[in-house]
Amino acid sequence: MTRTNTTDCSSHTNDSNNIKKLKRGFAYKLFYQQGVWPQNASLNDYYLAVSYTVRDRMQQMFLNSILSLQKKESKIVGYLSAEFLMGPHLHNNLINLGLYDQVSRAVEECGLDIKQIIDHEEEPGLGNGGLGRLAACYLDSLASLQIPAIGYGIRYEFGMFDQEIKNGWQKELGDRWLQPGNPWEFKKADLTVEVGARGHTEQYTDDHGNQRVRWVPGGMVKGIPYDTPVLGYRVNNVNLLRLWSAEAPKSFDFDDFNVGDYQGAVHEKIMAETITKVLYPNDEHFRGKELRLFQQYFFVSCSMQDMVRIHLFMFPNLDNFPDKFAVQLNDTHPAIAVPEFMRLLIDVHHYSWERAWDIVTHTFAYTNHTLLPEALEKWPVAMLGRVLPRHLEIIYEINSRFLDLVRIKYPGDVDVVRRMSIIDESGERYVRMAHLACIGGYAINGVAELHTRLLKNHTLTDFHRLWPDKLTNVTNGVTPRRWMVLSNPRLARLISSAIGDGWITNLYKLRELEPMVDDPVFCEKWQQVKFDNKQDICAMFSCAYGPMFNPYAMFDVQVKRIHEYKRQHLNLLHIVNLYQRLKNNPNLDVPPRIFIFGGKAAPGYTMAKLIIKLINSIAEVVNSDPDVNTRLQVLFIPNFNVQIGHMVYPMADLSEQISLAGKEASGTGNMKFSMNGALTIGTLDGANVEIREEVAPENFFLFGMDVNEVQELGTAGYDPQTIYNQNEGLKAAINLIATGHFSHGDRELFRPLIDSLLYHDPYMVLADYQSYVDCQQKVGEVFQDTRRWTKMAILNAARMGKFSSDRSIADYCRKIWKIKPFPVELKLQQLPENGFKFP
Ligand code: GPK
Repeated sequence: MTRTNTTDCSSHTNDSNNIKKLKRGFAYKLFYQQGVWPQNASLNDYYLAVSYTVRDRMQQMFLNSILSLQKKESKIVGYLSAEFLMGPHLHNNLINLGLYDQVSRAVEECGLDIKQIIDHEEEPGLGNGGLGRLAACYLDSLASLQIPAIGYGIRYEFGMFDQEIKNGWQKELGDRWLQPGNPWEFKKADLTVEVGARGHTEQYTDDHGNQRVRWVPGGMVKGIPYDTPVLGYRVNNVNLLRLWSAEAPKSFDFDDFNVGDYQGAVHEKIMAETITKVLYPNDEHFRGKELRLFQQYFFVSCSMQDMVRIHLFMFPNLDNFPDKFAVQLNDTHPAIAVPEFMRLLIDVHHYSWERAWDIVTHTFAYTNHTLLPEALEKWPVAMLGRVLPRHLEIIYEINSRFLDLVRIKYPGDVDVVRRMSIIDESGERYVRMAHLACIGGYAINGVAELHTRLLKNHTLTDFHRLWPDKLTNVTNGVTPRRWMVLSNPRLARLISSAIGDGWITNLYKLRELEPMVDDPVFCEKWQQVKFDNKQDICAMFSCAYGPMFNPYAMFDVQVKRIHEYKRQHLNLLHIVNLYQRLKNNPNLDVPPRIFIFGGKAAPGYTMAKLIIKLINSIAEVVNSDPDVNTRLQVLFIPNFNVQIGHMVYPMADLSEQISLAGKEASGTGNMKFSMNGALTIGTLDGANVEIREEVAPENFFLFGMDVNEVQELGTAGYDPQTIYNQNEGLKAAINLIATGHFSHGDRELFRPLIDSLLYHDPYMVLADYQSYVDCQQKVGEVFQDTRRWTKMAILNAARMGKFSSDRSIADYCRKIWKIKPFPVELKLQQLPENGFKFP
């Protein structure tokens, strides 16, 4: 059921009426909420006033949706994720509400610019990269598809750090996103829960003579939920993002105060508030920090208690919990939910182990996001036992029962028992969270076809053999609302003028663009959109970075976390090679190119930081060299985040997806680029495989080894030095870096990077080098044929239907959650004119 009234008023009088109301709303919010007169208001005051006014327009739908969560018929998805990289809210909410035009006119009539207001928002960067952004795209699609859902996570006070580039190096700055005030969240102090830590367990006999166990925590903290409404696109359903913030149980402990331990009381408070202080910025690298373990447990315990409360609000007991909730574990970060729910069922609600296990294993499903061994979470047994003694007992019991099953299934096979055990006993003992998640849920999924196949054949092969139906694929997707409508309005308008706007909610409809490749007028408009998008970014960065960027050049873009497996340095080797060829041959027939990079390195990841330094060093030399800088430029965009992504994907011609085959689980940037009419140069890795399948091989620039070849090379022995010695171009490029050409003669600076490429590179950069350079040559040739390029670009966008997160969510609903849309009806409730009586 789509919304008809209240927002999309077509008639002119209604429009001007609404605009009048909006303007009055702004003034009210400035006065009553911000406490300023308009003439004294800051941009932040205006941003907040506009946002509160827009938020008011969401309230009826929001509160109606909350009511409908409490209906017995509607199953709810609980999406547990340590990260939600939502990006700015205001713009997205305006689009999903259908209020963008009206609000922008109202703002304009107040003498302001909506763009300025929108850009003022500090984005909530509560995620590292792909995994957190995926969670945000999924919340958008869940609401848009009218699936009741609650996203549960952590309200980090400091999200992803802000990146500055100083002298070519990354510098990290704290992200104080809450400082200006967050108009989108509601603090729900009434729904506070308590979470224990440490202590010990003890056995006791209850009043009925039953032997029971209880956990006596050494300390408690409070979890306070903050709710952010998540709008669907032009529907009445509003879902909930519920983020937990930690506080000390008593903000001021008078007992401690009276006995003179004022410091102690304050210390306790500070310790508690540390829990949700900061997001760990290590992407795909497990670091085993105790505080991180407790962060995970904290938000998981809060969330499970919350779901139990909601359930018991409607039902007498938890027997049918799995009919009401499908709980998705976004990676293993929330996997401690398995023993936590067991604890709640057994210790608190007095279920037997067997009944509890039945409920638990019908509740959870687990998404795996990576094959990188260093990313897999393994908590030292000793640490887990210290922080969560009761949970360790439960994990042991789960494991012991599970291994009994394994022994029955594979009699005499001690090796399989060792491999599948939750406890890794090969050295120091660890709890393998992926095993816990696989055993404790009813479904496991990978995030792209290739990734799922590799899970089946390698990482989770024992589990797949034991439970052949449990492991399935759900290919990732991204929301076309944020990644097309919001970020590329020019393209969205062009597409809608050609095929109507049905594509926004059914991306397969983009197929209707295919015939347009033969329409020269349409193609020209398409090129114009790309050109205008490029000009925007040129205007933005040209003055700040010296050289004028040329909007006629090819924009060749790699934006993503800096990681060796993503191989930004392969891109750099090609740039250096191109630079040398241009220096040697001024008549070289290649189109002008701007190579654009963006991405953050984990603060402790030295090699990734060195790669950033190398990008900036090459940029410095290349951009200031008049021999080449009309045809080759390099730009590192600092602080790549969702907001900058809005500008970057729409202006790209070429999307770099060049990870070593078998390393990138899916990738989602690849989808955003393609939707916005960029062509991909990529390996057969992650979702690239499926993108190429969809757009057809002739519209995709493929290079490099496939997974089998990578594996064979690994087995045969990868020998980068021979490749180096036999390839003159490669040798010259590496030598130029090694001899200090980009480091003012310093031969030491980039040595660690060169050494890794030449002597111990698990990502086999040199093995794919020549294939990459050859493919880039072809890219250049095709780009010079503008008509051909444009056709390929249109076909890429036209064939992106599969990569809408709407399709992904529909797959989860059908294959895993067994849940159907539950449209919310908009019953407008009038607020009582003459006050109300408390019931
Ligand atoms: C995977 F394991 C992880 C992680 O810790 N962080 C993260 O961003 C990414 N990911 C994968 O690297 C991508 O290939 C994938 O598209 C994304 O998760 C979403 O599934």
